[in-house]
Amino acid sequence: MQHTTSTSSQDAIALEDKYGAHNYHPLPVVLARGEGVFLWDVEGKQYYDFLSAYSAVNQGHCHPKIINTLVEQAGRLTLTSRAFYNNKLGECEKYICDYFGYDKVLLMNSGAEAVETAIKLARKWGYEQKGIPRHEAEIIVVEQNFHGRTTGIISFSTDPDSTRGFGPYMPGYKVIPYNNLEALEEALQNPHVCGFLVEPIQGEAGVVVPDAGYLAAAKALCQKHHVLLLADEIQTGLGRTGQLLASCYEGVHPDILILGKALSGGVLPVSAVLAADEIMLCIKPGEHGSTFGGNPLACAVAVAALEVIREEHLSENARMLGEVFRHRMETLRTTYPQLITLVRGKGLLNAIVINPTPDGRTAWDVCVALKENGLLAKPTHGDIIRFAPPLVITEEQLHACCDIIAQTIAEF
Ligand code: IF1
Repeated sequence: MQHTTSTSSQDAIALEDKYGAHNYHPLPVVLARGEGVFLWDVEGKQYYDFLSAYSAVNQGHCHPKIINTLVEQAGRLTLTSRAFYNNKLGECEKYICDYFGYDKVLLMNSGAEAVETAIKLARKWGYEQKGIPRHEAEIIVVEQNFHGRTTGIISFSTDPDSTRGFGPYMPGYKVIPYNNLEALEEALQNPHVCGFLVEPIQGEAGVVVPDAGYLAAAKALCQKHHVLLLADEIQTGLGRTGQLLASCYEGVHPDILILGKALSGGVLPVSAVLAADEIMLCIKPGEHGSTFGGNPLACAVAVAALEVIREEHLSENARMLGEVFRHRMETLRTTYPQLITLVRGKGLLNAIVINPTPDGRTAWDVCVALKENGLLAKPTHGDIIRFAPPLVITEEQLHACCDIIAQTIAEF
């Protein structure tokens, strides 16, 4: 199984460079195989995966139960469209609703589509249930948010890379600072607000954890002003932060819950929006949908992926090993305070902030060195390295990874 393809890393990189759009700047590693916490490149070198496809493979690469379900369902029925019923959708919908404690679910594909769905749902609820005048609904969002790449979603991004050159932008959003309840209370004075869209922990911003109590207080404020709390748990959900949802830490039940990524264990795009009947039933037949959303293949896979999270106690593992990981990183930070300035995170969603070396080496160079030493992680915003291994990682493996990180940092 050493060479699964005859293409060398160099050839593969050259092909992508010549024929693919240049919308990414990947680390120079070409992956050909994955299993659990491990990835192998085309030359057969083994790595620990510390990105987990941006938290989409919480269950580990090619989880046998999920892959078996995929293969079996793929040989039976994959897609019928929603013009007809299929024998997997209802089963999956019931499973998801029971799992998270909601009345109804709407299945989509990508995370961005689920966010768009949640926004449409909140607006429709605002007009029909709250009585907001036509075209006046406003959604409150926060600075440094990341919710996807559609033209609608980037309209309220504060990241110039996401927005520059892609205007005009859609109106109807109010941006306030994150982790700031006064700003939220002030924005909620507008009677046309229908929703507050927020990540319980900001992923793309660099794993920014708000003060304890922020989400619970935000939920209470929203309730007071008859506004829906839309929690984007696409990255923080499904065990990643040490609970099934990051919202669970604060006992918060979001009015609209948005899930994606690990909902399929990284096997195919599956996303979902959950809500109570009085919200979900605001959308009527013909008003929203997608060709692939709720397809039988996705439904079978999603149920298996959620079963794995429960059966293998992945939330508990993430919570316990998150403590171990941050303890090791704190030790490293106190040893190399000039290089590592901050360690933060929850469960197995963590980040360290790297101070550039006097000779100008950055978080990117640290990640390249980590790769050479057998661990894959990706820098963000120039100085932050996110560490998010599959949640199936064992304590022994985690310590081995911490040793790799420590050894790499020592080289700098
Ligand atoms: C890229 C980060 C992760 C998300 C939240 C919605 C979506 C995402 C909270 C959209 C997607 C991604 C997309 C990926 C990079 C990535 C990311 F670096 F931006 F922060 F995960 F770490 N809400 N996050 O995090 O989901 O439509 O992509 O399925 O390259 O854009 P999607």
